[in-house]
Amino acid sequence: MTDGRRRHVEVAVIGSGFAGLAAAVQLKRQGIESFTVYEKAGDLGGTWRDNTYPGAGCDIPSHLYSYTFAPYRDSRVRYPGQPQVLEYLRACAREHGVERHVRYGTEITAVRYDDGRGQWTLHTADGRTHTADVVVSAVGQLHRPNVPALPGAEDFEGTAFHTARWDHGHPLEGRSVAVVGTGSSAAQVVPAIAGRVRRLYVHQRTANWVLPKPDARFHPALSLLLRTVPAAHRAYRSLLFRRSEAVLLPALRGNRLIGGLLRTMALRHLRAGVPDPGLRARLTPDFAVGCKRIVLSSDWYPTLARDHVEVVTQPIARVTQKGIETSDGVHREVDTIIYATGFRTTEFLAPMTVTGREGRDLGEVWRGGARAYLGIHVPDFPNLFLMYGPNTNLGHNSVILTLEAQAVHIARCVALLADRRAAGAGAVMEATPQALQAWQERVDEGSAHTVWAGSCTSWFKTGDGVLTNNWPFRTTLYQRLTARPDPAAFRRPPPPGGTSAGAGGLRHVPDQPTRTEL
Ligand code: N01
Repeated sequence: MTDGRRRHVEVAVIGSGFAGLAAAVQLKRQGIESFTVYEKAGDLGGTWRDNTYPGAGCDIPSHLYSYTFAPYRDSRVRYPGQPQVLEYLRACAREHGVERHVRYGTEITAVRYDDGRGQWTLHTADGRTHTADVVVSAVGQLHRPNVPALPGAEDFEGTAFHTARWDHGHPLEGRSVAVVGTGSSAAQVVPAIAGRVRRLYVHQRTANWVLPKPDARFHPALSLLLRTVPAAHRAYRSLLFRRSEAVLLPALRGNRLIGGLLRTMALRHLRAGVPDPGLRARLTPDFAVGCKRIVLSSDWYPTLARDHVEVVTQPIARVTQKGIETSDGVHREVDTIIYATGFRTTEFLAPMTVTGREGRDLGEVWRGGARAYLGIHVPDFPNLFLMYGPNTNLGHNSVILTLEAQAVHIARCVALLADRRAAGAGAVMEATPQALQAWQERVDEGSAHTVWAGSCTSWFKTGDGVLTNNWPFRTTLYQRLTARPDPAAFRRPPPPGGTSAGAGGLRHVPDQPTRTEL
């Protein structure tokens, strides 16, 4: 708690992944205990609970892929596997007293703002309702599997599943398997299962840039130092952070020199892993490095070069009862299809329906692409706060940094609302359309100069090419802009029972922000 006060407003946090847990911890720090974390599953962890496929792990170093308030102490590994990330999240929830706030098995299907009462009603999948003054959506961007509607898929007589819905009851030993997709998930699962299967077909629609994953174990002395000396831990984390900002961000923002160096490194990595020039040609992307998320893997290429593995680049024509037929008429018989086809990332809060002031539907408002001031606030949706919302994903650094900045910002806003209510004033916070427009112009201008705007398709943009997911500037800028709510960006709270009017409604900005910058 920043100033020792107990504050009260009812808060509903939706989702218990990295974002939801960060929000819970920061709410508690602001003296707010009146919150519930609604979780549709029976366990916390979000995408790290869902993605249990063989080889699942994190390609951001663990010391950076962790909250500032809970330093990652297990220094034996540079890059944590999925079980380690999940255990880290569980430990955070335990140690920060969040678990008792989580209501498991409660899927929120709709949230609706009641203009008269100035409250949100949350509808659950089992027909119940809950009310809250504030809704924090922490549902993530990578939570809805994208399973392509391939012709004939429903007739397949074998077993098919998505990487995020792994069928652990289906042994792969000796099987003939097709993996569809060549993104980060495929690059982890394919090497992990290749040794178990009889035949492996990797269906590639687009080649990706791949860089080696520098996952050597720490020297025992360094590992001990990182575990036991907090200053060493901080310095190492800071080094990782600054390296990503200094090297990767300029490349993503179109710096030709650094982009060229990364390209050279990636081509060298490809040459080292794939001796066959024909296969190498098919694995060489035709777009700028970073346009799609760069894959980090040291065993992807050597696995693709194995004798029983075939990279199939002819487009999939249809799925048959016994396998997959490509557009050249070749049929490959398989008994297992694994969809490593990513997530429905640009729909953000869907399938939950969100109805704001005067019946406005968020899906309609976002028809041309999702937009939110700071990636957090949407005009006409009072007291709705988004985490990992539009344009807040990082292409070059640990997204935990932006999630934590959002959690601190939101908790400070909620504290402000509680203080206003305690003072008998209107407890409503809603960004102005002008604030959103100015924000979006700035973000779009930044995005236009990035490699993401190039010719590739990616999960960072809509089918129409609108870049809705990524943040195109320095991470520290986002941390600074979100550190404290700007009074000019918000509507004046309405008088009781009235409608909102004018900007500049926030008169009081509370105490110093919790430090999240490195
Ligand atoms: O998904 P993706 P992902 N027919 O969208 C292909 C995070 N992550 O699950 O490129 C054929 O990247 C699609 O082809 P194309 C990370 O942020 C993190 O792999 O669209 N193919 C592509 O090859 C990552 O970026 C870690 O032409 C089809 C693939 O499926 C994000 O999750 C680990 C198709 C999808 O790639 C998503 O990664 C794993 C179709 N109809 C994931 N539809 C960490 O280490 C799609 N594809 C932290």
